Amino acid sequence: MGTPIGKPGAMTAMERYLFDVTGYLIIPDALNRDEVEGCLAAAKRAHAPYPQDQWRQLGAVYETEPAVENLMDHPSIFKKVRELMGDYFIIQSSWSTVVPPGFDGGGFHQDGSGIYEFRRLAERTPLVQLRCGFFLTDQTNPNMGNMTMIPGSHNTPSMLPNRADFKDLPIKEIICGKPGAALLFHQGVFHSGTKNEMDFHRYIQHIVYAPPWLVPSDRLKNSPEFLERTTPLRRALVGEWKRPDEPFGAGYARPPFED
Ligand SMILES: O=C(O)CCC(=O)C(=O)O
Ligand SMILES: [Fe+2]
Repeated sequence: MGTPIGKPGAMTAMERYLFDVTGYLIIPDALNRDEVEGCLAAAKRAHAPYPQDQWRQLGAVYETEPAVENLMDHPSIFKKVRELMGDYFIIQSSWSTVVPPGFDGGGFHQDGSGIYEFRRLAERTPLVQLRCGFFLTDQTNPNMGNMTMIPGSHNTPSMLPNRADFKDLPIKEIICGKPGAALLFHQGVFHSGTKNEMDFHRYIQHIVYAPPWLVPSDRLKNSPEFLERTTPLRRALVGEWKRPDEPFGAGYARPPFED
């Protein structure tokens, strides 16, 4: 089976089709080597105060780490995000995820709001969270803590009676990529993390784009210091833009995109 592969930059018609059918797109070389190094060092700093033998995800690392802040509107993926989300969206959350050596793998799931699953909204789950995972460590082979996806599973209301059976599906894809690859995916695609048999930790930085009416889930409020020093566009992306017609009526200024 083939892999839905894309290139950094604007969304091509082929990429759009691959994304719509499978629910994800892998973009090799979304980040260059310096960007990967910067983001990896940032992720290690963020996780350093915590036990090193645990799976963990930390939110809003971009507030304190400029290398991660640059991922919020990174040119390798940002035009594709706008193609899929339009102009009025926010970064609902961001997760710096670490998978320690010896981790056994997670369970298959869809992402989103566990207490009110997005699959309840329609039989074909709408795109509510567009997720982008930037690979910061090597995942070129299986058993490196890779993500695994069930292509097209966002497009059907069918469920296996036992979610554990997802792991035996012959159509699952184990996502392989070098550091710097990005995995753009629809929250409705069934996916999971897999085991890490390496002797090093696996790091992915996820950025989650969503409509502005979703409640941010990695922060209770935006850091005032971050808002002060970041760009107008990034302020808008964390939801700090004027709402002349509360709560979500007409009259909004677009976030200040360059084009
Ligand atoms: O392994 C990862 O980075 C992502 C795991 C995952 O699917 C999640 O946290 O929702
Ligand atoms: Fe997930």
